[in-house]
Amino acid sequence: MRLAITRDLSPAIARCQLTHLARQPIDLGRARAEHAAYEECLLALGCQVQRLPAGEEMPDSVFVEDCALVLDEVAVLTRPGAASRRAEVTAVEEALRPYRPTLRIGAPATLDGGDVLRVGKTLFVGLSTRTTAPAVQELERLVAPFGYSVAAAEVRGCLHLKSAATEVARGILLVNPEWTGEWVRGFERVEVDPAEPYAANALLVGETVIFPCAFPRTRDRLERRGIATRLVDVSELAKAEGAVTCCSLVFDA
Ligand code: CIR
Repeated sequence: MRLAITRDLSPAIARCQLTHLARQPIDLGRARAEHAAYEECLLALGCQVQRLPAGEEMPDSVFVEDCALVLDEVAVLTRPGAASRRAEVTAVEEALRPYRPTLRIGAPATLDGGDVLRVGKTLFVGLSTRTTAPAVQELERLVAPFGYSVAAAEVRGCLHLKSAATEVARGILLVNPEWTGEWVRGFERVEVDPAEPYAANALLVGETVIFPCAFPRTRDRLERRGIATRLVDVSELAKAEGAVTCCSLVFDA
């Protein structure tokens, strides 16, 4: 069974962390409708969806991706870079415990799941404002016994590594070349349309990519490469600097 863990929107989302965006009012009703449609999309792609209750006083808790990294053998609980987000991890850990042994990144290292891009047995870790070099070393120590290698990856101009690059088909990355470094060179790549810098965050489920409807030019590039997309509207969630990967943890349960 393929499981997608999601988390209900916090009523406090208006107080979310923002790094690169100016604060705008978020329509909670619309954001909830977007989130529900996103879950429908996961269901349509064959996932079972397990939605955790909202973290009432945790403005960013809908973005479950940042709390854990789920590998086939083990789940690594993170220590998010923003102090306001650290309490989010507890509920995610409880939800993952039936499915994987759990390990954790310890203080003072910090790591956001959005900074970890897995391609096969390699984990690229973005050195963003949220993720520190000691976290890269610690992650390596935790996952090396399972055969993973870990590589620090340059990222700039955006929140997380996966704002800049995601895998859209086996071994093919969708990238914003302005926000990534040399490390992407070894991969077959689709570049975002230059008019759509935020379009590199796509969620691959099976052989289909869940993709924001806000980026039609980049979507055309994907479809022309033979990559099937399924569109979702995440425009309210985008005001909280969220995108499609960050609202779920998808894995084989
Ligand atoms: C934050 O700044 O932490 C949230 N407002 C957005 C987190 C988005 N997470 C992700 O892309 N993995």
